[in-house]
Amino acid sequence: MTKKVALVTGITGQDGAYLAEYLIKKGYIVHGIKRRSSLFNTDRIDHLYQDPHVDNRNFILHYGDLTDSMNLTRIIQEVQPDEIYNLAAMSHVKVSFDTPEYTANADGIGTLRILEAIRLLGLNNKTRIYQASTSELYGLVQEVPQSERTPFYPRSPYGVAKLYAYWITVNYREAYKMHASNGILFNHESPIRGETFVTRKITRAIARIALGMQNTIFMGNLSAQRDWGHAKDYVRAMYLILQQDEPDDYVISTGITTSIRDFIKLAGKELGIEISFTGVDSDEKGYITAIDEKVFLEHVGAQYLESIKSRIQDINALNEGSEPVVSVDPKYFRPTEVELLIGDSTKARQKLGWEPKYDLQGLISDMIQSDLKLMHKDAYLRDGGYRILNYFE
Ligand code: NDP
Ligand code: GDR
Repeated sequence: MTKKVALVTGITGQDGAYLAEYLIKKGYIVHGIKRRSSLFNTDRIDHLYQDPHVDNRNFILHYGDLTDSMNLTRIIQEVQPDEIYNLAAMSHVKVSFDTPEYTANADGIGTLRILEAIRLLGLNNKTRIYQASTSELYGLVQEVPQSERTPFYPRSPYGVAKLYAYWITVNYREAYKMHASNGILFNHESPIRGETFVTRKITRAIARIALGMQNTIFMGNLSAQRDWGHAKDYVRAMYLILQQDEPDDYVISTGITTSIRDFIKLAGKELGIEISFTGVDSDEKGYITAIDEKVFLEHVGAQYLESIKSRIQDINALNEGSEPVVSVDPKYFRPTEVELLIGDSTKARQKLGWEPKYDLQGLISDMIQSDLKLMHKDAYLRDGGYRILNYFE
């Protein structure tokens, strides 16, 4: 039997890496598009990499960019994919306010370039396409929870660019009978989530705080609420969407929403660190108010216990010397914010048979244990006299 061929844009990103792994396990030949960069940017897919001199490879990378039509058309012509997963994007909402034109080009017109390449190459009947749409389309939410029928109201250049991508995908499906579908995915995270998204920023910082490598984490809007799932569950939904006889659009979400503040508390709890908050808006702060020694010793280690205990504060008796572990820096606020997201994925559950395997605690545990390991490695290197990187935002 001939193997199915998939082309994944954004293969070096969080979802691209999990999806490539998933498709290879299913027996696909996976082609990926990566951008040229001045440093290696393939850490997340290093374990899938095959030497270009090996015969019968099932994982092949091409240089390319969503802003370059000719390059995309050539790659699609060469690869002749059965399925395209368009995951490439400038995906950071806050950064999109700084780079709105580029974001529109890559995230909006980039999708058009791929659809148009399929059309011009006459691949309408062969190639199915998945578009990485997003809960950011709902923005200033018009309904709670949000489903496929909820009107869109994007609140960032990123959301607006993705709105164009959503509708051009629908339009090409209707105009040219393409098997083109949108997955409207709510936030999904993992140990390989980009370090500047809020969940990973928190799990990295909590791990560093536990090991005495960092004192405070500076955050933006602590009251925003998100419906967080695990990326491993969400790439399975992408695959299922393209296996349907008919193309369609699906919300993928857990149906549970949590504030950033509560995510921080849950992440601390995972290592036995109780964090309590006091104050409001920009003056809100989080302090360590207790340590569960059993949990801390099990996950972090005895040599770090005294240091973390010295940070315990009585939240009702704070003074000048009381150092917070969480502080708010308005520089992380967005000009227009998405305050609440919670998805209704009934359609996906019924039609695709999809449901998530991870709950929020399972997700947080996976992320924080992984970051703890990473930071333990850093501490080991630092103590051995080697340079470690800060990676502060
Ligand atoms: P990441 O930011 O982790 O990955 C984005 C990928 O796109 C990277 O491989 C990046 O390359 C690549 N890329 C960026 N710009 C270009 C460009 N101009 N040309 C080619 N490649 C480019 O995102 P995720 O994996 O988290 O998300 C995947 C997709 O799903 C994105 O489209 C995102 O907008 C969307 N999405 C994500 C959700 C989430 O919660 N994760 C939820 C809903 C939608 P490089 O590594 O070189 O930067
Ligand atoms: P989001 O994810 O904007 O939902 O987009 P992000 O993790 O960046 O923000 C979530 C919420 O947390 C608040 N927040 C902070 N965010 C960041 N990054 N850093 C902070 O310090 C901070 N403090 C508070 C934000 O204001 C926001 O309300 C992600 C991306 O993956 C998109 O590509 C995707 O489409 C959507 O999820 C669904």
